[in-house]
This record gives sequence, structure tokens and C-alpha cells, in this order.
Amino acid sequence: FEDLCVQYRGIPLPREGYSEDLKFFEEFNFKDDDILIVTYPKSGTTWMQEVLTLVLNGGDLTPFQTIPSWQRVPWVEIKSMVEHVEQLKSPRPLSTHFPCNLMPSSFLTSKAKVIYVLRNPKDVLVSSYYFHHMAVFLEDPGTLDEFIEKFLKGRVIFGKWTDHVKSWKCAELGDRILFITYEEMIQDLPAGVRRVSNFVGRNLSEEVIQKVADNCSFKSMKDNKMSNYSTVPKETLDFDKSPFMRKGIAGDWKNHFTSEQQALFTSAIRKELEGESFTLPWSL
Ligand code: PPS
Repeated sequence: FEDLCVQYRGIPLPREGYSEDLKFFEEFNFKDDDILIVTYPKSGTTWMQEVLTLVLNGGDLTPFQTIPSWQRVPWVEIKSMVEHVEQLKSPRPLSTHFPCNLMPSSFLTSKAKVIYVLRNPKDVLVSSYYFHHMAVFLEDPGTLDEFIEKFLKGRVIFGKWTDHVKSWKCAELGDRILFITYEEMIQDLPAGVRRVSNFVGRNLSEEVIQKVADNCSFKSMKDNKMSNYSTVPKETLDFDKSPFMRKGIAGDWKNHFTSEQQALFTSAIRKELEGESFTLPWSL
């Protein structure tokens, strides 16, 4: 694990794409009209990148069909993405997997908006487990028991899930932050698209909202080369092991966790969140 990760201010980052020296990120200049998608990995980042692209373009499918998602909504903490960030027109759609306490100072002084996508951590864990099999740059996850232990201890990329959620829930960003869950988008995607479009100040017609939702369905994104990561070389993502767009459902953990694993996981997460002033949108 240590060989494959770099440590940055207490959290492990994948060596692929990241370095300990994040000076360029620390000096990143957030603009007031930036829109930042924030996620713990495997929570629905790519999904929200597609929704936001289409919302900001009023349903125009061209960028969605011609430019890979990571160029349209680049990660601010990855150096090779700087050139893509520089090409963006305002309002700039951006992504990050970082906890709030590691954001550069310009973020806090700006009025940049945040869309935080939250997913049930048991499904995050299962999705991440498969991703560790396909991502050649990550360590073998071992058995599910072993992976659960690593996940709960934060011996995974971007550290503990609970620390990530706490950092953003406690950030007191007021109406600068929208919390939206993966599960609510599964249940009613047009309603999720409407929440996003209202939040970013785009008044879209019901017809356009429906068009965005149709194009952001799991099936449609799985078939779109610009959002399914199939253009990434096999030396980085091995699609023979697992697809990136794997299952796209809520509750897949029930097909993987034993009742002992479920009890252990739930009590560990509850303990980590004891005394916090926020509640999670689902019972664990
Ligand atoms: S990453 O690597 O952090 O950027 O991954 P991320 O995009 O956050 O998460 C990948 C999971 O999101 C699922 N996904 C979707 N689910 C439903 N509908 C749509 N349109 C959709 N797009 C992506 C993807 O399948 C991964 O979840 P799992 O459970 O592995 O299928």
C-alpha cells in the first residue's frame, strides 16, 4: 500500500496522478462562479460530472459526446489536469476527492459552489472493492473482510469515509453547498437534475430536464465512451477484471456483506460519527 500511495497531509493518495508536492493545487485560484463537485471516491462522481455538464450546456449533447468527462470537469488536485482547467470557460465545472480541510485557502475566501454527492458507505465500499481489482495502480484489495478492515481504518486512498463526510458537513458553507445523494438520483433522476439546475441558477424546462436525465441513465452512460472510461489504456484500467460502470444500483452491499460484516461495519461507522451534529440521510 505504501509503495502505491503518496501521503499528503495525513491522507494516502494514489501515486498514479498524484505527488506529495501539491504546490500548484495549494495556489489554485478559485473563482466566485466555480462549481465544484466533491465526492469520496466511488460515490457518483462521474454521474454528477455528466449531469452538471448537460445542465450547464442547457441539454446540448456535443461536449458530452465528444470530450472525456475528466477533461470537461477536471480534478483540481491532479497536475496533469491543469491544462484542462485552463481551457474551461466560466462558470467552471470542477471536481475534487479532497476533504474540506485540505482545500486551498482561495476556496474558503471565494464564493465557489459545492455539489457534494453522498452515497451509502457500504455501496461505496463494494464499488471500491471492484475498482481495486480493475485499477492496475491500486493494491489488490484482498478478501472482502480484509478490505472492510482497511476501509474502516482509512488505509485506502483518500482516507476514512467518515472523515471526508465530517469535513464537508461541518464546513459551514451555508447555501454554497448542495448535499445530494446517489440514492435519491437512483430513485428519481429528473428530480435530482432539477435540484442541481436550480442550485447552479439554470432554469431548465421540464423537457430539457428529462433529456438530461435520459442521457445520464446508467445504460446511456455505460454506452458513452466519453463517460465510461473505456478510452483509458488497459495498463491503467483493466476492463477484463471489471467495468468502470459496473452495476449502478443502490443496495448492492446486500449481495456481498454477511450479517457479521454488516454489524461490524455499521457499529464502526456509527462510533466514528458519535456526537456529530448532522444526521446521515439513510439508516446504516
Ligand atoms: S470515481 O472513480 O471515484 O470517479 O468513481 P465514481 O464515478 O464516483 O463512482 C463510480 C460508481 O458510480 C456508478 N455510476 C452510476 N450509477 C448509476 N447511474 C449512473 N448513471 C452511474 N454512473 C456511474 C458506477 O457504476 C460505480 O458504481 P458501482 O456500484 O461500482 O456500479
